[in-house]
Amino acid sequence: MSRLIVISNRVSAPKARSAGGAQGGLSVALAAALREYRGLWFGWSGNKTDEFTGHIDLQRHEGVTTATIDLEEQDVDEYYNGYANRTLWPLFHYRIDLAEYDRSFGSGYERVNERFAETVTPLIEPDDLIWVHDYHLIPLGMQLRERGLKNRIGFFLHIPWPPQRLLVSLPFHQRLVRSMLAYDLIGFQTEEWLDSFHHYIEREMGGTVDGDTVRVGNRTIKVAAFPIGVDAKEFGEAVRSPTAKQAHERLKRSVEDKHVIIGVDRLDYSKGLGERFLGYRRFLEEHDDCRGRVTLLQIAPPSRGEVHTYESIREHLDELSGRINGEFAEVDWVPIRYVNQGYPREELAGFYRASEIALITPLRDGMNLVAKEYVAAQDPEDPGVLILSRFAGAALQLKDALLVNPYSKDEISDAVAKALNMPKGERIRRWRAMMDSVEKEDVVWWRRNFVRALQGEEAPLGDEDKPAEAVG
Ligand code: ADQ
Repeated sequence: MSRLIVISNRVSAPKARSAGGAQGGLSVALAAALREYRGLWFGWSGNKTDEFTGHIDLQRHEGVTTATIDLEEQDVDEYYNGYANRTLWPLFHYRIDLAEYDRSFGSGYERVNERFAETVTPLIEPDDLIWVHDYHLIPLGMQLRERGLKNRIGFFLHIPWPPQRLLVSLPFHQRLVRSMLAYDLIGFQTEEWLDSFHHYIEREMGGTVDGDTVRVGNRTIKVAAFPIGVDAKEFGEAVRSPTAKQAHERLKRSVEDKHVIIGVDRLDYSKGLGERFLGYRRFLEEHDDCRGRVTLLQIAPPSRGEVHTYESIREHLDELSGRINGEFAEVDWVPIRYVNQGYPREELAGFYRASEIALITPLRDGMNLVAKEYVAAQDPEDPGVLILSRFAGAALQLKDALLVNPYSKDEISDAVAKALNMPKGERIRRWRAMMDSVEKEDVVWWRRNFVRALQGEEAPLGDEDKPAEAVG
């Protein structure tokens, strides 16, 4: 088997993870993926250096070899905090109002992609498969080709791909998309983002689409949807762990007989937290008999603190949760518990299991793994109800969730009321259908399908190809 070289912005090898920190979905999925393939995970260490030297720190953690580099402060400002998180992230989440177009960000982004390419190229052998991840590294494939690599190179985008009409607001959008043609395979989370990409290729680049083949000029590549999953088996084990049981009891004891509605998100404007709080407020207004009987536990650790927009959303949510609590709280009841910290996976699994409802309402989300984790953590005999935004990629697979428009306070309020009153038989039926998808289309299925397609094998993975043993 060829080696697999995974390249992503950050590298988060098993031991390097902090126990209490929130992990992005990307690192959760890749930590599991890298145990299966012999290979290497390359990326930024997260550390800064006065001057970029290209020095590679090679380490081995639990069967995964990592290779990391440090970046200069200016690189981090322009590439990571700048182009990736202030230009592409908002634009790709349909927030052109928040997207900042600054020339220095674009040049910093290209410079860091060149630095990645320059440093990783000597580590690559001729028949290695290369798998590049996410919006930080869109032009990396082209940079690698310019250094003479003939390997098969794939790219997977974890976030949405914006509609053509929004993408054209990005200066040099064609240059960015053209660089993607250097890949042999491009993967999106869902058919919806894939359609937007096809549309752009046809309208802006004069290309053609035929099934999963895209042609522009003399370049032909494969482009398809590969919905990412969770490690359902590992999550099922996590929920049975003593830590999860303690977390479950701790939460249950603290709320006594109240119903828990849980939300777990990185603190990000794409997650629709403000809209969610307002939807819950509408529920409390309309259902005064439920006041004192439910608690919304919103776990949202801050992320990307160096980007100003994230400071302001944090202030907004502090204020909004405080206002709602001030308005409705009683001496013995607080409607929203708003917690700004991350929890280890086993504790999180216990909290999911203890919650009768999950309220996962991003305004736009590539996939949303929290929704799938919530499903994986439920008790089959007495499962909770998932309320899910129709604008999360996961909504295309989890059709038996209560799907809502996250912008509509009324829809959120009605869904919470419906979930609270849902008969057990219906809860089990809906959960079973969702769990089938979470189990079948898990992280193993996702990465095997992608790697197979990258190797040039056409057929999608069937059940019989899945390994019987647990991965991870
Ligand atoms: P994220 O935007 O980070 O990921 P998501 O898919 O929900 O969003 O993944 C979050 C992960 O972080 C989950 O595994 C969750 O358990 C963990 N997490 C979140 N909050 C936490 C907390 N308070 N404590 C501990 N852990 C926490 C990006 C894209 C998504 C896409 C993923 C994977 O934005 O759309 O689903 O990548 O491709």
